[in-house]
Amino acid sequence: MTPEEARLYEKVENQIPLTEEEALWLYQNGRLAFLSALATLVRERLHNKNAYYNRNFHIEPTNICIYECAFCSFARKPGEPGGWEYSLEEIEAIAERYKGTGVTEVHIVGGVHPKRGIAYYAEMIRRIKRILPEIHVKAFTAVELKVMCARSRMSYREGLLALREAGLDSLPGGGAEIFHPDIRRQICATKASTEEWLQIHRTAHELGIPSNATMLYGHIETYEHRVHHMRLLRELQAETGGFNCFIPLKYRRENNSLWHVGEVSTIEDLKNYAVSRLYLHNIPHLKAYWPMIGVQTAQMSLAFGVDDLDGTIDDTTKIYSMAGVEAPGSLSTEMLEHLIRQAGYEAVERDSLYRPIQRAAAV
Ligand code: V47
Ligand code: SF4
Repeated sequence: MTPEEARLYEKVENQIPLTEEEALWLYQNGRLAFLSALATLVRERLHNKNAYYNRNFHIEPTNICIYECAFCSFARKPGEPGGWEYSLEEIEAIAERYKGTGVTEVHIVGGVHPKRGIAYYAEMIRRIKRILPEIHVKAFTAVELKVMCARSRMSYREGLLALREAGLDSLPGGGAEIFHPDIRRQICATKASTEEWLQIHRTAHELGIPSNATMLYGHIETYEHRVHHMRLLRELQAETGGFNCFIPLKYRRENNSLWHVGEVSTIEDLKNYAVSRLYLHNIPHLKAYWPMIGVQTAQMSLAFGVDDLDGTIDDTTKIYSMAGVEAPGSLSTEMLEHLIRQAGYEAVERDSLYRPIQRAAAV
């Protein structure tokens, strides 16, 4: 170990939070083996040998969107070829397919539709819960919520309360992208601002609704921008404690207008997981979202601080396949458990709040 590595090792061992400068140093100078060892120290202190997965499915109610984020391959304008808008009956039909399958969570994220407000989405949740009463509904990014609330002339608090009344259980972490204004201006200038994203999550946490946080990395941002992004999350977490999980999302280039910047390497992905684990000391879980990163990198990420591989998912998500990711549409629980065990960890099926699930017999 170099003297600086030894100093950082001791700091992490003594559970002293890293500074922004130290996180930046790790991005710039961190050797892969050192990052792996240090991130593993933290990850095993938090979760021992457990590595989590869940049984979930996705609903993307529409890809019609009022915004035009430069990195997005998914959105379409009304009437444009390739657009879809499911009716509530079609959503019910999707939910019906999961009856009796043992799924514990539905993840609902879509485009920001020009016409639909809180009442519509509350009705969507109610109908899903009528079919799957036990399901945990993790739904709507802060970007979608901002517009839904505005359309229904509700404050964030009022909108979130109405959705919770209908059965909303938690918020996914999307829409965060990169918080720094220099980057946000270039990749998603018009949607919810950094302050709005943080305020919606703060309001959710105050209401007892937990949430996740993402960071879209590997495009035009610098390491400084990533550290700034994580600093804002760490500060909000210190205030509310409401984030369950951090999910770095690797920028994928197919079919969107940022394609010319390319994609970062697997080594960069692994470094990014490790630095996230080390800097975000107060967010308990770090997720490698395999549909985005690919199954093999997700498996390797378990040696770089990751403790959660998300879920079985299914082929109902198009957001990543449209951006060029060649991952299978779904993974069986056997496959997820095998991937985890092969990496040296114990596979634990979790619910959406990371409580282990014991099943009497295989479902
Ligand atoms: O905010 C869009 C990302 C996000 C691309 O909370 C892209 O468990 C890479 O919210 N390349 C939405 N990323 C997804 C989301 C999510 C995903 C997984 C888990 C959770 C969770 C939440 O998808 C967007 C954006 O950052 N995205 N296009 C692209 N070309
Ligand atoms: Fe719309 Fe979300 Fe795509 Fe941006 S990333 S264009 S808000 S669907």
